[in-house]
Formats: sequence, structure tokens, C-alpha cells
Amino acid sequence: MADFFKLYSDYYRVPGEYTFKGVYYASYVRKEVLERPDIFKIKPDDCFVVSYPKSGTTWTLELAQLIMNKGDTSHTESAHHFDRVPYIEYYYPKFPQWDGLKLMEGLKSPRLLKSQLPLHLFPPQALEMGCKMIFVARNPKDVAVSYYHFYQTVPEYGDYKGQFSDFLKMFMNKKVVHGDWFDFVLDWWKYIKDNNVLFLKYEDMIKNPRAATMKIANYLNYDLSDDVIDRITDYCSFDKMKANKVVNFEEIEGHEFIRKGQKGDWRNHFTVAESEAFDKIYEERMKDSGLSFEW
Ligand code: PPS
Repeated sequence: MADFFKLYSDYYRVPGEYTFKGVYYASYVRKEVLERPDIFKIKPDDCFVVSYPKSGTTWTLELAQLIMNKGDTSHTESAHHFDRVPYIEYYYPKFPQWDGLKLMEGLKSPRLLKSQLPLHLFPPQALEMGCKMIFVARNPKDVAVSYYHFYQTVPEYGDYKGQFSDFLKMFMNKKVVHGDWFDFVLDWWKYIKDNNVLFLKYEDMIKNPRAATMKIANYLNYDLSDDVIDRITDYCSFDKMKANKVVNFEEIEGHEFIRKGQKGDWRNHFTVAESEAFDKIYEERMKDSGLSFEW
């Protein structure tokens, strides 16, 4: 079954590809910060939302930011999501305004920050300082599907036009940007279990979005009224986020960043054989972790 996802040597390469300490990256992940994480001037009251791509990061960040603003939407409405929430390792010349390092330096504390760095490349000073951290994870089949659509629309990944089956092979062979989902989630999971990290699953958030808002508010120590919790939850509902021009990427033609927002879209993409082969690898990789996901 290992050969099922065999990758051919002519698989798709992202612009400026490089591999750093076992993780595959495109040029938009600034190599300098991987080599020198001390460049980040972390503050003890920084709060991070950490995730593997396509796991519900943007949703979680919007919820957290509104909670930190006690439900006041004026700040959230005032600028694009990427202007308000630095993605700390991001730098892409086409969008210089979203330079993560520069943006985080200009923010007032307490800062809300996004990172998709694996544990071994995450700035260690943030862990030592005990910065607040919300980790959001999603079942890897839906992550692969969401990521496939993202690859086709975002300039950072070049001009990708592959089939899903080819993308899945790259996903299973650590050749998508940010590397292997299993390595990423399982490494972080070991840390999360022993530390004060809020761990959220995308599937739980979909099932009970209000509970997710409550969990984030409690974790960040914001005592908000039921009415404010309801308003924040509603403001960040899928339909409202999809229609929200400062979250969805209206300015990039053809880009559907807030796409489908469902559990189980993988059923529309995986063949039965792919799903069975994936399940075997999933069982093998996840066994003994105590972590499981709903499909
Ligand atoms: S990224 O690019 O890594 O930051 O993407 P990320 O934000 O982690 O994940 C994008 C997926 O999350 C879905 N999404 C939502 N689902 C439900 N409710 C809300 N409010 C919501 N906001 C974003 C988004 O549609 C992507 O999933 P797919 O499956 O592609 O629709």
C-alpha cells in the first residue's frame, strides 16, 4: 500500500521551493526566520493561533480578534484580515503590505499572531515565555481537498493546474508547502498535551460554533456576556465570513479563500481506493497518539 501514493519525479514544484530541516517550503515562507528565529521580538502577552494550512486558522483568528475587542467590530471592519493579523513567517514581494515581521512590530499589545510553523521551527522564545497559543486542527482528508483548491488559486503557489490525485500524492509525500500533515500535527500534539495550549478541532467548531467562541474567550480570560458571544459567533459564521470583503480575498480575481466550509468534502474528491489507502496510513501514523478526527 506504501506504493499507492508513489510520487513521480516530475511532480509540481512551487516557486522558490526549498526544504528546511525536513519541511518543504515556497519562497513566501521567509527562510531567514527559519534560520534565525531570534529575529522575532516576541512579547510575553503575545497570543498565537497555530495550525497546519487549511484547518480553520482564519476563522479562529477572526473569533479571537473580536473577543479581544469585546465584540466591537469596528477594528475588524477597518482593514483586511492580513493587515490586522500578522502571519509571522510570511513575506511575498507581490503583497509587501503583509510582511509578517514588519506588521507584528507595528502592532500594539496584546498582539494576535498567526503562524503555520512546525514545533521544531517555531520561535522557541515564545514557548519559553509561555505565550498564549490556540492550535486548530482539521481532519487531513478535508485539509488535502481545501489545500488542493487553494493551490490552484493563490499566486504564491505559482500556476498549479494538477488533478486532485496528483496533489494527494504530493500531500502524502511531504511535497506540499508546510510539509507533512502528520509530522506537523503529531509533533505539536506532544507539546500541546503538556502545556497550556487551547486545542480546537475544526469539526467541533462546525458542530458547535458558539462553544468554540466560549472556549476561546475563556482561554483568553475575556468575560463576555451571552449577547456578545452570540454576536461574535454569528459575525464569524461561514456565510458572513464568505460575504465579508475584508476576510475573503475579493481583490484577487477568482480566489475563493472562504470556499465551502464543510466537513466531508473529501468524499467528492477521493476515490474509494485513495480513501482506503489513506485510512491505512492514517491508522498507522495516528496509533498511540490518543488523537483522532471525524471525517
Ligand atoms: S489558511 O490559508 O491556511 O489560513 O486557511 P485556513 O483559514 O486555515 O482554512 C481555510 C478553510 O476554512 C474554511 N473556513 C470556514 N469554515 C467554516 N466556518 C467559517 N466561518 C470559515 N471560515 C473559513 C474555509 O472555507 C477553508 O475550507 P474549505 O474546505 O476550503 O472551504
